[in-house]
Amino acid sequence: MMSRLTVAQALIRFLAVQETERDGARQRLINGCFGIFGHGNVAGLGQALHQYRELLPFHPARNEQGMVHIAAGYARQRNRLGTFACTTSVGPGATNMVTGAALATINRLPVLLLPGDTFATRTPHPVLQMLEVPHDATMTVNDCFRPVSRFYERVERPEQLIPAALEAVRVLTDPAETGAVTLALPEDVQAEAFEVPDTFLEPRVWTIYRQPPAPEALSRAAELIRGARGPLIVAGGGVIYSEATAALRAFVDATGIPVAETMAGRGALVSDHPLSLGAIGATGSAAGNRLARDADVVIGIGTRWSDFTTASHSAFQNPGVRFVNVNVAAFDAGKQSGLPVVGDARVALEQLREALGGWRVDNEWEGRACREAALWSEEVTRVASLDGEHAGLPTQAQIIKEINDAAGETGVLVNAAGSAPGDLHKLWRARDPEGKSYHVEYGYSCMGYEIPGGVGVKLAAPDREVYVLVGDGSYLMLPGELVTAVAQRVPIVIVLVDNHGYASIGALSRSIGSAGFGTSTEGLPLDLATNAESLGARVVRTKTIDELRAALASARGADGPVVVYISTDRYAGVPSYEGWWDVPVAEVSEEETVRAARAEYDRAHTSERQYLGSPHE
Ligand SMILES: Cc1ncc(C[n+]2csc(CCOP(=O)(O)OP(=O)(O)O)c2C)c(N)n1
Ligand SMILES: [Mg+2]
Repeated sequence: MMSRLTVAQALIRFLAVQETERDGARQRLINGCFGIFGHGNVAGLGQALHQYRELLPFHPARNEQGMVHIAAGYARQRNRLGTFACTTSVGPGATNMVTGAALATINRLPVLLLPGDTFATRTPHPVLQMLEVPHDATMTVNDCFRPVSRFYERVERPEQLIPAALEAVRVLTDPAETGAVTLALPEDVQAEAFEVPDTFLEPRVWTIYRQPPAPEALSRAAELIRGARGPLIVAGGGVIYSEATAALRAFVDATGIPVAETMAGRGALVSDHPLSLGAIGATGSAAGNRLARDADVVIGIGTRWSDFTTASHSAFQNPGVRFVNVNVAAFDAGKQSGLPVVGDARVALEQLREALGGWRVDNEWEGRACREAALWSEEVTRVASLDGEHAGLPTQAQIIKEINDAAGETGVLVNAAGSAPGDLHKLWRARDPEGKSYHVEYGYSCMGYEIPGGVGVKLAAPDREVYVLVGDGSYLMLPGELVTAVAQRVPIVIVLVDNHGYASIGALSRSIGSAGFGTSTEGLPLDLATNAESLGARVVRTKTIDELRAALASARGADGPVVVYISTDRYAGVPSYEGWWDVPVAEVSEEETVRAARAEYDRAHTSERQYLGSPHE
């Protein structure tokens, strides 16, 4: 049987009935559609969304970038099993989503992007907001989505929708391939009708199977680990997405191997576990970085080995260090010359535990890991108790501790850019056994992600308290989705930390000899609390840690967003604990500060390694 529908109507009906399934549990894949209308989508998708509003709920957004962040935040909280679609007009509305697409693809998070596109017939060209490329009539601004999408298609004929939509969902639901998926929809094609087979519109379930690793790879990994004197696990986001935190804990309890965590993997093992070393790398803990330095076998699980994790290839200094990479994506499993164990993290951990057959790590190494972990937890307490030195202002470390306490076991902390990610990576005490309490977007570290990302998290997990930590710079970049939170009564708590500029980049600038150039807003007549109030949020202005604590308590049970405003000591940073990050310093300069920074850089740079040792020897 066939139904005569427009391309947009067929697409909305199709999206409304796609489901994911893992371990027998099903959920809706596309939970609604965010959008901003213009001439490029109001008649096609806009009409279809209106007609089928009961099937696929529509939510207006304020900035196209922001709505992609909402979808990404949602997808991460849902362990990539559910997300949103995002529709835009042609031209600026479409390209505003490019940054969101890059964020989603880099973080391996599924988002479905539906930018409008210029006429497939080309008859009225050049249409409003169109880029004309004289030598290539097939090119439009939407070609910007190609490098930042895991699947890209421009639907130029109605029948093309069917294979395009199926491929789009296949990529969205594949944990190894997922990221931004872009279907560019020319405005004339959206409104065109065709005969749609009813089977295309029937419910479809996309099962995410847990792929077991190759048995040979598993036994080689077990052999390598059995021969290790100082093995270390580096847990990445894949552990959490695969819901493997309990399997990780069982593996650690059985083997005694300590765990350090990447940004996306923070919280994979609860912080009070005796073998939890906390963070690793450029923003690592003393415990994580000391054990990393000496480890001889490093087992990366669900990590893509970013420079922050490896401290720009300086974290692992054992000359014989070998890597085992458990990853669902072969691309990531092959990094660091590692032994690739391609498969699902949970299955791999369970099978690896069995393959090790009761083997346990050296007592001395385990004892050292436990001592370092205990010392580190004392250091976290100490840093959070230090007062700021300037004008009696609180420190960011003190603020983090208050949010951490308010969040308890199940609250979720959301952050992305500025000085907070590094401080949080070091100081956050993760308490949720499912590893969902720490949501720092650090694949793209995109200023402006915090508020929309927090909205997405809350929509995905309405039973959890959501705490958004946002810097003044990041707030100014994209405050508009606060209005979306107000409109939809999304009760998130936003702690707006005002240190009058880009404290993180100011410090980085000083470290390369350039005196914090161009990073301060001091002296400008800004009032961000009033700005937030004007967007409809409830705002609590606080000055001290006691006032912050009271504000966090009073925000519970609100029926919309609450912004807690606080100024901090810009210069009271959390120290580095044997971490390093490669940011090249000018090789020549008239300025003495730059020459001194370069000398320090040249010294530190000698610790950068290439990790070429094969685990097969
Ligand atoms: C979109 C975007 N532009 C630029 C950067 C580079 N950058 C990283 S942190 C930062 C400053 C952030 O300022 P703020 O949010 O106030 O946090 P603070 O550093 O003061 O803690 C900048 C400009 C970025 N990460 N994202
Ligand atoms: Mg700031």
